[in-house]
Amino acid sequence: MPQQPTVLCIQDLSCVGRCSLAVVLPALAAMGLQPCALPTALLSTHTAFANPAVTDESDFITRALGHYDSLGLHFSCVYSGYLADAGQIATVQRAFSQSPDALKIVDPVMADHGKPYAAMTPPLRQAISQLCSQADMIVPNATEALLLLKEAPDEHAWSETQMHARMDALMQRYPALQAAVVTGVQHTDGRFGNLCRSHGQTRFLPYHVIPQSYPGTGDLFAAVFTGALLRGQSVWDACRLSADFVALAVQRTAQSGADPRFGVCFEPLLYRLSPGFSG
Ligand code: PXL
Repeated sequence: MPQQPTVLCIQDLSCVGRCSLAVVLPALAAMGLQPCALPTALLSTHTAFANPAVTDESDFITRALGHYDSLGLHFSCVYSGYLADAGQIATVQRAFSQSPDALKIVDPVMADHGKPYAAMTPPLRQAISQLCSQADMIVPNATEALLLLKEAPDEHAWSETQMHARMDALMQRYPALQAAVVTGVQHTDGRFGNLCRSHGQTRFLPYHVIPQSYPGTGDLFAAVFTGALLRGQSVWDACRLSADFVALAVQRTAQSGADPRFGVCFEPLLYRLSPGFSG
């Protein structure tokens, strides 16, 4: 059996609500990779529920990295998601430098639906932008992409010209990037899709939209995208696989009538990510 790639996943563990590590770990494991969790915080639920119980794990993740350093451990990939403060961002930077050959993927989680999350202050957003400049790949949603470009984070549709200009601008702002995917972009012709940039080309990959929003779908997309890349798929194929998987999970969840706050019912679909599956 070939050596399994390892993915250091740096983000919170929200115990209920299917986001961050709670979706990332099973998705990567189903894909045959070895996810290694570095939980930045423990929450009883994600923040769309009122008053979750929270424990900050900043001290723990710093000590865990020190331990990995003393063991000489390197990871195939370092992938960061939701981060709560500048100290945690510095810890991700340290993880990057401890695994210099790793694929570095940053999901700059800070906003959605045209608005920054309440906790994402301008200095924190600035630090997240800084982190993006050290990444090989970033996977912002449309609102986050506009914030990274210092544009007003509105929810307007993007014309073809804007799509190309914004993807060019992202690559210029972050010259170390090999690729970028902006999720949830509305085209001026009404379609929704993911904007994918790789090898100097920008492509709009449309998907069928379901008019219901669920937490954690961006995290699930980023995890499947990361897993597909580590399995050797192209950026385009990785983008298609993750978009199809998330779309199917959203569709099944909407059909089931489940309370949207609990995220998408992706578990019964995990078999579709396994290395032998050809759908
Ligand atoms: O899915 C992104 C995310 C992750 N973790 C926490 C969140 C959110 C989005 O709001 O609140 C704790």
